[in-house]
Order: sequence, then C-alpha cells, then structure tokens
Amino acid sequence: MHCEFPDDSRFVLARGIILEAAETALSYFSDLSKLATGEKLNGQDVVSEADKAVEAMIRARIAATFPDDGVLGEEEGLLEGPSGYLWVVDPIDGTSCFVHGIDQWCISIAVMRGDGAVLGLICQPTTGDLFVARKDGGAFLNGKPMRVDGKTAIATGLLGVGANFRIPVKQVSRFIHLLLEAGGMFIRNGSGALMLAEVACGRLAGYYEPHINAWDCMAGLLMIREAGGWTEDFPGKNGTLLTGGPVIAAASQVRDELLQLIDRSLQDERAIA
Ligand code: LIP
Repeated sequence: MHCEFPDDSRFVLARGIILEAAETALSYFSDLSKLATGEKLNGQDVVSEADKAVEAMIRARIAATFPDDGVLGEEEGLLEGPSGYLWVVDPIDGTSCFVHGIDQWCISIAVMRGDGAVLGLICQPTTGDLFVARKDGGAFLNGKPMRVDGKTAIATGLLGVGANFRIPVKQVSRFIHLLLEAGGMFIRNGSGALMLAEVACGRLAGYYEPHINAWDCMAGLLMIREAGGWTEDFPGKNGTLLTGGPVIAAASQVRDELLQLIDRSLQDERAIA
C-alpha cells in the first residue's frame, strides 16, 4: 500500500471498508421483509440487524489493520485505543428511512487524529455516491472536487433541518416558522450525514439540527470545511463526542442569516403564537 501522507493508509482502508459496508447494507435493503428491527428509546428511535451487522464488519476490518485505533460507533459505543486515532462510525445513517424502504440513508466514517477529524467518508449505496474529504486535502464527490454553493441564500436555497425526539418540539417549530417567514424552505430526510454531504457538494445551502450525535456529523462537517463552507464548532462548549450537541453548517455567505434565525428561535417565544 503506497502512502504519501501520514493518514493515507487509513484513507485507503476506510475507502475499502465503506464500499464493502455499502454492499452489505444493500443486501439487507433489498429484502426488508426479512429485516429484524427494534426500538431504542421510542418508536422513532429504530435500529435494525443491518445497522448492527454493518458496524460489526466495520469494526472487524479496522481492528485487523489498526488494532490500536479507537472506535466510536452508534451501535456498540466507544472502544478506546492507544494510537491517538479514533474512527467515528455510523453504519447506517437514516435508519428510519432504511427500514421504511426509502433510499435516503448512508454510511458515515470519520477518522480523528487527536481532537480533529482528518478523514471523512460518506457513501449513499442507493445512488452510488461516494463523498470523501481529507483535512487540507480537499473534498470530492465520486472523484471530482466538490464545493459548497457560493451563490445561494436563505431565500433562494434549500436548508437541511434535523429534528428528533431529543429536541423540544417548539424549538423545531419556532425555527421552521422563522425560516419560512424569511422566505426560506427546509428539507429533512432523517440522515444528518447525507444532508451535510449535500451541503458540501452544493445541493443544500446549509444544515441545522439542535442536537446530533458525533457519528452522524463528524465526516460531513470535515467535508463542508474542505469544500469551502463554514461549520460551527462541534460538539460545542456544552457537549462531548459521547453526548453530542448542535450542528450548524452552511455556505459561508449563508452563515450570518442562519445564525440570526437560530438565535431568534432559541429566544423568541412569540414566534409561534
Ligand atoms: C439520524 C441522524 C439524524 C437525526 C435522526 C437520526 P440514525 O441518525 O442522522 O440527523 O435527525 O433522528 O438520529 O439514527 O438514522 O443513525
């Protein structure tokens, strides 16, 4: 394995792993009638045997090559390692779509060295799209450089908005109300990773979710930075990799208006009568 940069060997492995994981996930997706599913905390917090099988495969491949690396995965949690590298893995992001037969789901793998992400890979198996980024190495969609949309605005673009049971209902509804009042429009597909990747490739103007987990966003946030966009610090001063926090990311020219809408939604009780 010829490697030019210190993280090349992990990038080459991660790329092979995510493509293998895509095939495994697709094999489950092709016959949902046999898919075993369950609930975690409630009816909207679902998990399937596919999530667990894909994560187990990913962990086995990492351990076989880099046994001293740590892994933080959605289904099995944190396995610390002494190498200073941590793989942050969501085996199937958009599990709700997956179990309902909707193609808006992906696999997300980030690799952190110390406190920062150095590699990010997101694969949407149902379209074949592979989004990758390397710190200071750029961001690519299917091998072609990708950039955020440098012309979009709140009133002309689509904004990804995440909502989940961990977030107070009124906080989401206040933000949506203010966004629509400002002439914007939202889209939610239940996969934070995929929507962050779509910010990085210029399809979405930005993404906001008041609470998201590290395995959903670490890869996508690196992609957006490498694609010329802006990202708020994650998980922020009140969160950790294990607890998560708010995710805010956008094309740079959208940042200020997006932050104003978020600030108002967090303070403006009058937004929803
Ligand atoms: C999903 C996240 C999404 C959030 C969903 C869910 P999962 O991850 O990507 O941003 O809104 O509630 O948590 O559970 O499909 O891997």
